[in-house]
Amino acid sequence: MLKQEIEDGQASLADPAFRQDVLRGFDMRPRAIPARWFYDRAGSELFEQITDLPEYYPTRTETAILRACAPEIAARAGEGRAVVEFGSGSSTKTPILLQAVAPAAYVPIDISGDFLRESSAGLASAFPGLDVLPVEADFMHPIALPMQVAATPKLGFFPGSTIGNMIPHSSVDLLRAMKESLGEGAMLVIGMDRIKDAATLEAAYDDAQGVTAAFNLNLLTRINRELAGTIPVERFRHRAIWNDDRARIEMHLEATEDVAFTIEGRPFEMTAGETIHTENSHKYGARDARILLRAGGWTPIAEWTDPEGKFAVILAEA
Ligand code: AVI
Repeated sequence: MLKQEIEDGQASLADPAFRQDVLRGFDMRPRAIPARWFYDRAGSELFEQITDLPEYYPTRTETAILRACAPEIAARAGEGRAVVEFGSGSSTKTPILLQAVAPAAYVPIDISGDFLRESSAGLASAFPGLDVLPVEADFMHPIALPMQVAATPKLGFFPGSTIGNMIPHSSVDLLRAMKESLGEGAMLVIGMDRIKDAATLEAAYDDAQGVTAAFNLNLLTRINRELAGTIPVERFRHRAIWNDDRARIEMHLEATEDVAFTIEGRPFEMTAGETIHTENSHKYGARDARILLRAGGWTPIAEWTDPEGKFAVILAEA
């Protein structure tokens, strides 16, 4: 297909699921687009920058907790398990677990083949001799794991508090799907961000350098590029609000003035102050986290936090 054809609007390479979520999202009231669409290349790079921000405590806090608790996780998991990571291996956290557990195999699961291949290659060279068996799949549904680990007990790994980006109902579905994917005798290491004061939470999602704002606004740039949109990005601003009732940070994009634009030729209007809801990041108290895990079919058996109790790493068994 010629680039010119795409630019002329005769053809489109856009992901049909992205188109559907965006067009439906703009028709909804309040408007909402699922957070999974943040992660094009630019969005993934901005997210990497977020994890280094002084205000964004989750990544460094979880990494420090994992460094401290990995030997105990390894002792409780025992020898000969396959580590199955939900999401492509993150740069620093995965090696900490692999180093301590010395697994029989490592199975990263991700919907994005590109990231999966990159991170798998990196980990295979960092751990020579480790069987790295990537699976390109959507882990929201039960997955058939590679034959090579069919008879091996599994240790699931789901760091980063990614579970917080789902509404509780979907989190429970995901935990159940993970249990089914991992099979008999499985264990799970999961990171969950804790409820804390609103100021700390809002600063973590609205940093002084504006990186999170750029991350949120990049969604509009992506819509313009991939769905022939004419959204005036400069007439939107990033909002991060702690919703105490629902125990979650919400990210929104707010129109700063009345705007009219098209997406694939369809006209849309927003008045000043109207918003698009782009992300939820749920936070869980210690008991909430245990209830959620139990609802998803897991029994929590150990948990570790940082000295200030900002973040928790929980070990659970099926
Ligand atoms: C990926 N996820 C766990 C991040 C979070 O904290 O909810 C995404 C994020 N959004 C804004 N900053 C970080």
